[in-house]
Amino acid sequence: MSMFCFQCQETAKGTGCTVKGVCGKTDDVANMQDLLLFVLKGISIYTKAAREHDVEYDKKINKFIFDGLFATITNANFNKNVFIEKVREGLDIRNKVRLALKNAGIELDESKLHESASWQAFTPDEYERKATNVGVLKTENEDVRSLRELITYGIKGLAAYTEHAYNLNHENEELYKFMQDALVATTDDSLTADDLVALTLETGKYGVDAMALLDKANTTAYGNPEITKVNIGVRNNPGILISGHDLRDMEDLLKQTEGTGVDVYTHSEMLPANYYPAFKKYDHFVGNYGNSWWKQKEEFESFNGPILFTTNCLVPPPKNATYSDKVYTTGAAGFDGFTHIPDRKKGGQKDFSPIIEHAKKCEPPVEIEKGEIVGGFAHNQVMQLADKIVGAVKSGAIKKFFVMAGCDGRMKSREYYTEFADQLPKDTVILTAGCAKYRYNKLPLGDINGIPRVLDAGQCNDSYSLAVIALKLKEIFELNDINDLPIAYNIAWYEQKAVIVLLALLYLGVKNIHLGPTLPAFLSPNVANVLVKKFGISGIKTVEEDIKMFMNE
Ligand code: FSO
Ligand code: SF4
Repeated sequence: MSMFCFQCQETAKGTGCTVKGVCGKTDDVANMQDLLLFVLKGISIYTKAAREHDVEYDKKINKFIFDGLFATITNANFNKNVFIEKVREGLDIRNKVRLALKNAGIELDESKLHESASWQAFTPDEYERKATNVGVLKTENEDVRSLRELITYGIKGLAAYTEHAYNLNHENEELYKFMQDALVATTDDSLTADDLVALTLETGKYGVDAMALLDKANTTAYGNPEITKVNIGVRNNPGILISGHDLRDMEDLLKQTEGTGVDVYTHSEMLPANYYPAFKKYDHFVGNYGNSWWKQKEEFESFNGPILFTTNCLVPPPKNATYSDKVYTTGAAGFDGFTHIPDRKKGGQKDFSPIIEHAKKCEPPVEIEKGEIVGGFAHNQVMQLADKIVGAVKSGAIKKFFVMAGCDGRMKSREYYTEFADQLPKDTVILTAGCAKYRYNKLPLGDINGIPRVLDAGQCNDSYSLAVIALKLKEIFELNDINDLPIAYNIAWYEQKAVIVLLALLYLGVKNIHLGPTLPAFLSPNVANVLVKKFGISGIKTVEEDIKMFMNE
């Protein structure tokens, strides 16, 4: 075993990647990510103490921590040098906060602190030696390990959403405090399994807060998503394909490409950018090209133009890929050999001119499909249709809603979601968000009295919209319990943002969520049992069995 990672749904053999990640992450990168997490814990021990003793510390440290967490998310950053540099910087930062505490007369007894508070090294070789010995398996008790990792993955997702909000100048200090306190809690051997279960639920509360903050950031900057027909065909100009989740990057790119003769298309999780009024006004914003993240190998080939990754999910290109020299990363995303566009200076924009110049030399995209898909059903838009929707429920035209939010992935078993959507009774409506939608958003599922049978709220973080809609419907129908609504939850997960979405739903009191295509490998049997008993969480069976069960037939 040269590494251990079990944070995503595609983990090897459903138990853990031990030699190389199924995602393409090599063992040395996986280990260096573990070391970065270890260093972030060390920093957090001191920032927590600094807050408790009212000692000032540089606020840039908050960003360093959420950015570091984000970079270790599945499929975001494969560049070992990025992690080595972050470890170096992290140790430096930790030592500064430690010194600030000392200067303020606060002496912590380091012999009683977690090792991450005092471990010191100076060279990449020393880092590498340490990196193999600080990972997940360091926690021996499998239930404690399971809960620690569930919390860690939750805060990784939280960190991602926090960063997108930060990029739009929306911050919530409480989120930073929670992330850091939770990191410290994962080093605390005195916490019982019950304490950690409580912290898991608290993580969900902050998940709701982070998604609400991001929702506010996105809608304040770009308006409320509105019903939109998104073109999935192409035009005859060179184009840039933008993927990931960061809308601020989308804005900078659209501004800088205007009038250059270069078109812009979204891929995968950037599709919902098409629903925002502020982006729709750009004539050169053509629409969406292709499908979800795992189809990138074929779709980047035929796109012909450069591709910009603002976040995950990035798939390492095959050796013979013709597009490798056309891929750019920015923000938390990274890959050795791809050009990385640096951060914007405060008040400025990122400089995407190298991508634009590159695009001008490329052929236009090859058309892979034609037509339109409809989306833009975030909470504001859905609430404008509330009368119609409530009327359809009352008349029996809509019998049930199915929340099918979450992620897509490569596994064949995910065909379940296409079949499930296709075979659902015609008096049901699917509420979706995240890249899970690509499994059924091009099926001819029709509408109910003009209400499309697939309502796409947006990106995975827009699952918040689905929760807002559910809470509003609970109010309208004057129910006491969100679980009394005719809404079933059949969620697909892949990476850690889906973990925070799940924890957020649990915090909001949603019960009986079905999670697939497989349950997380990081849930020990006992922890899985707690989730089953407390929240009624379960996996999926066959499409036929599940539809029967959901429709109470
Ligand atoms: Fe998908 Fe990837 Fe958005 Fe994730 S593109 S899988 S949950 O990064 O964040 O839904
Ligand atoms: Fe394996 Fe997933 Fe970890 Fe990648 S992120 S190494 S696929 S468990």
